[in-house]
Amino acid sequence: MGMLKCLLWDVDGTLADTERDGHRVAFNLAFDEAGIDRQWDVPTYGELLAVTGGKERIRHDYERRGLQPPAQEAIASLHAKKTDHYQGLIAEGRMPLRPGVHRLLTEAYEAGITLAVATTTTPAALDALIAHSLGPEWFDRFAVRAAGDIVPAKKPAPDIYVYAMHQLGLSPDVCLAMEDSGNGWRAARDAGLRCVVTVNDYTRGQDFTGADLVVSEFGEPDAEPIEVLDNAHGLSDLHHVRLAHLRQIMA
Ligand code: XBP
Ligand code: MG
Repeated sequence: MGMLKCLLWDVDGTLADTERDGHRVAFNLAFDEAGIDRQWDVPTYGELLAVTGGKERIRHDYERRGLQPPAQEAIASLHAKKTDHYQGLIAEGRMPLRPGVHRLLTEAYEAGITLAVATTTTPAALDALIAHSLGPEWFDRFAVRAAGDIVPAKKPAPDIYVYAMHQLGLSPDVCLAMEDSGNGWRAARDAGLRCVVTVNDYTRGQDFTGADLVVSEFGEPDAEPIEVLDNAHGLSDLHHVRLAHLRQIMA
């Protein structure tokens, strides 16, 4: 351990609260469009988040109700419709970044820390969020954008983190993962990474035992202090999470 060289960012739930009002709504629009009599309400979607990956989640929803899922090509085409709807929702500008995300990304970028993405979501969904919520200048600021089906096994498998680090030519001892969910945390841990977790309404009760820092959000200097749920390194002055805290976790 020693030096922080790279921040590996999860996307859904970490950069923005995309699940409830983004992905979930897009799945429902796609079901409607395809004439499928199914709508995922907020609590149901919370249960379905146990399975990562949109196509995998659709299949799981059939299987858990004891129904035969559609063929893989039909699921893929339904999921493509969902991605179109998701891009449309994001383009409406309705998906703000979570508190502190832009501040922390900017601080790290200006300090010369390598930035990368390691997410389960589809590349087109990631690109929409970067374009409309972060800003197009950020496309080039992520050295690697690892997303979706590029690896065979999605989170909680560590594959997407391993892939991203391989692309970067970096080892886990100089990288820190930023996550929001139990599945994401396990993926990071099993890739040998340290990990900061920012919980949200869907993930607050999940098991983050062993994570390096668990907080309600990254926070902002001029807002209320964040809630600290677990502080394994005994970091002080945690009104909001700063780059200095992330460096201390790696020290
Ligand atoms: C995110 C996911 C994704 C999104 C939907 O998990 O599981 O499947 O819910 O996106 P994580 P797609 O934040 O752990 O990466 O429909 O594009 O898969
Ligand atoms: Mg996530």
